Amino acid sequence: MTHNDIDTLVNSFIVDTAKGEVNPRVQQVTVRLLGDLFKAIEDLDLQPSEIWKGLEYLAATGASHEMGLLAAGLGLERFIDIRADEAEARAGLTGGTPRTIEGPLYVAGAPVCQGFARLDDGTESTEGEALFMQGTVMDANGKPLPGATVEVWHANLMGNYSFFDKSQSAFNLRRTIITDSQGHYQFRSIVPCGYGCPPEGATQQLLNLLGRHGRRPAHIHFFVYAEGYRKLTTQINIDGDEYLWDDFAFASREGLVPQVNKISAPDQLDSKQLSKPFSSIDFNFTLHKE
Ligand code: MBD
Ligand code: FE
Repeated sequence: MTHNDIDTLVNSFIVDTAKGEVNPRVQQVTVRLLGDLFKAIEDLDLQPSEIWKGLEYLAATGASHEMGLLAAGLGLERFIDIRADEAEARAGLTGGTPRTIEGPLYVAGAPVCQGFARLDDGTESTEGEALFMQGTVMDANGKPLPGATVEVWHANLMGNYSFFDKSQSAFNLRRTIITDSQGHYQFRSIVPCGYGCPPEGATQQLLNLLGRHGRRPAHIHFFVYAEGYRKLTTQINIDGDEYLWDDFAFASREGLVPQVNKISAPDQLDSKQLSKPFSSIDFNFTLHKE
């Protein structure tokens, strides 16, 4: 078939949008995506067995709840972010904390804490290293934002997230922190380890065929928002991770790799009631006005 014949075929989807429940946007998107797909099938001379295999692959990915993971691994989520960055640049918004992807492992409803939260349930305190992270949520002029919300979530020492990993307690390593009167937040947790895609899962299966790994560097996720400001979705990476600039989800960004300070002075350990060295990260979040 020629590309013209394909256009004729998919254009049969174009009906009077004034009719009943017809959604013009759905119609427009369907015609475009189908047309592009059919042209790709033609150009690549995809065989029926390959086409059905592709559909089965997507069905299996969905059935195992990996569509979000696949979107991250294919760079689709990163692509969406790049477009959001471009839209902000066009609107003249510069200088805020860089955004990066949400990923597929956020869970709403984490316990809410004022100013400070402990994220970990203590089960990995022996093997893991304690982490304190603190800073200020501010506007583009550096004005602190009291009462701002910092939602934080991260993986455990196995690179796994509570809720998805049923062996962890509910909301382990997930909290919602409200900044204090000075716009400060602080939390105590453990230094996380990097995530790896389920080795037998659909996403890793495709990555293998592409010669790609499915690993993320150690990171911590955030939603930061305040009344009158744009919601920021971002992450910080733990410096020194071997995958820091080799993230299968393309989420590492300049400006999101804060210095990790190793704290071992006896008086500082005493002040935190800790018996071994811990890490400390200072990081401020800058939000753009709505
Ligand atoms: C993660 O922890 C993550 O953040 C992303 C983007 C994909 C898979 C696992
Ligand atoms: Fe993650």
